[in-house]
Amino acid sequence: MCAARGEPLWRGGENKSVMKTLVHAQVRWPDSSRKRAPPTLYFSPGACSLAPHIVLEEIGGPYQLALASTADGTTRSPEYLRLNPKGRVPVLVTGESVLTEAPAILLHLALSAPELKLIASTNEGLVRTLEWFNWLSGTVHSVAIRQVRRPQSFSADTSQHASIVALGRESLASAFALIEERLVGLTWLIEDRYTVLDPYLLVFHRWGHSIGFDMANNYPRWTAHTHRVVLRPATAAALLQEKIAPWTN
Ligand SMILES: N[C@@H](CCC(=O)N[C@@H](CS)C(=O)NCC(=O)O)C(=O)O
Repeated sequence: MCAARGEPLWRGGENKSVMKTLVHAQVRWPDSSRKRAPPTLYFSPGACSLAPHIVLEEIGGPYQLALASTADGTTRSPEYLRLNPKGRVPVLVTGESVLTEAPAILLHLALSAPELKLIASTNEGLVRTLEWFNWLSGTVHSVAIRQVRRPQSFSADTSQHASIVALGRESLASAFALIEERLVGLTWLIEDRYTVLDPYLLVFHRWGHSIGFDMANNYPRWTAHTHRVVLRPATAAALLQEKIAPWTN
C-alpha cells in the first residue's frame, strides 16, 4: 500500500458529489498522478464487488467506480488482465496500489476508516471474521456458486455440466442452511454490530435468489439480516448506482 501502515488512504467527506463519478466501461490504469486521487473500484453489477461498493458508500469519502462487466467479457480482455491478471472483480486501485480479492478489499476499507468500526475489535471477533471470509469466498463462492454459474470452469465437457451444476446447488443448500443456523439470535454477524462482513453476506443472499432458491421461506433469519443491510442508506445508494434490486440479479 502507498499509505503508511494503519494510515487511511483518504478521508471521507470532501467534494463528495463532485469526486464520485460513475465511469462506464472504461479501464483506467494506476499511475503516479493518481497517488492522491480517490480510490477506484472496478465492479460488475451484482457481483461480489457490490460489498466493497456498499462499504465505500458507508465510509462516505470520494471514490470512483469503473465498470468491468463479467457478462460482456471485459474482465477477460487483455487490457483488464493487465490490471488484474486474475481476470476478476473486484479490484480497488488506490494511487499506485492495486488490491484484489473481496475480503482483502473489505478489510482494507474498514482499516482506512477506523472511526466507523467496520471490523471486529476483539481477537475472537477478528478470527471469526477470517473464518467467515475464508469459507464464503472459497468454499461457497469460488466452488459452489461457480459450479452453478460457470460449470465450464470445471469441465470443458458439456455433458458434465448438468451434474456439476447439481453438485453446486447441493453444496449451496447445505452452506445456506449453515448460514441460517449461525444467524440464530444475531442481528449482525460479528460482535453484534454492523461490520464489512454483513454487506458481503448480502451478496450471497442475492445470488441465492438469482439461482432460484426460495430465500424468504427457507432462510427467514438470513432474509431478515438482508433486510437490515438493505435498509442502510449506503446499501440503497450502491444498489441504485449498480441499477440492481436487492432480491434479484
Ligand atoms: N476470490 C475472488 C473471486 C472474485 C470473483 O470470482 N469474481 C467474479 C464476480 S463475483 C468474477 O469476476 N467473475 C468473472 C469470471 O470468472 O470471469 C474474490 O473474492 O474477490
